[in-house]
Amino acid sequence: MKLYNTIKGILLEYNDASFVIDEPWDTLINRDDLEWYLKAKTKSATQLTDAIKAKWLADGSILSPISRQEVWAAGVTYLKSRDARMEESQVSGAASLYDRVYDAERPELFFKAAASRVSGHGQQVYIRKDSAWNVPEPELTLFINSKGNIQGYSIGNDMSSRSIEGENALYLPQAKIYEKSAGLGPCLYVSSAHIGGETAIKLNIKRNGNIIFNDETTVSRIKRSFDELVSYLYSEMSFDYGCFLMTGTCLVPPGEFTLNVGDVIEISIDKIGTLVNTIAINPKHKSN
Ligand code: DO4
Ligand code: MG
Repeated sequence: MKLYNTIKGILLEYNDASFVIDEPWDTLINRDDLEWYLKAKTKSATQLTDAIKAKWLADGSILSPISRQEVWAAGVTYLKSRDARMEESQVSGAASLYDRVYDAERPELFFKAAASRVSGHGQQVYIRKDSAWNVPEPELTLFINSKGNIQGYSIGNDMSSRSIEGENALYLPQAKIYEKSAGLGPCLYVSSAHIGGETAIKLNIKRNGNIIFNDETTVSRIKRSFDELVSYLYSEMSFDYGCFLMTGTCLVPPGEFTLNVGDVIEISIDKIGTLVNTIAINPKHKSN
């Protein structure tokens, strides 16, 4: 089942039908057995016709499925990410950091975004004006409740500056955290079961309407289990409203590729849908 946060309210899609869920987002999603709770709700909730549903999900109506949660991210969980980072950090001498963290017991986890810096489906994500080499990072994203239990999945885009991270690994927060540097959406796919290793993750990058990069892989390529990532994240922190955790990028465009303003990023993950974002530069910074 899919839960959409929209400007009109919360829409639950279940078994080809759509329902209105009239509850605050944070308390609704932050519970154990969310899937069971929502199924029970469909017995009494108002049902939407297909025409009304289409209006609720029309362009510009879907919000990111986040309210008071933080977004965290795991790094170097796929070989592709390790190899790309080792290559970009050869000059800085930090290549071995990525090699070691890929094999280490403790995963790389970092704070990615406050909810206010997250863009939803159909919105812009930014590249930094002081970065020459920029990529999207398509990432399966977990929603974990305040008790540390995974309740669902979404699609994340961990926008990254490869030039800033490559210059010095200590610049990671600047490469990763800035205005509109995270995409999340289009919905929360609620499931008590693991999404499955066979789940495909696909990335399309379009420029002037043409696909200039596309690639895909499956979740099975991840090095670590979700439970392992969650247990490190929650070991010394509590999240009163739950937390979103991007699980690391599995696809990296070739070294010579960098994003341009106007490029369209489409990230699709089986069962969840497609997250679409357009690349822009923060208008505040354009003339600096
Ligand atoms: O090590 C730096 C960041 C890694 C990352 O964001 C990823 O692997 O997805
Ligand atoms: Mg990433």
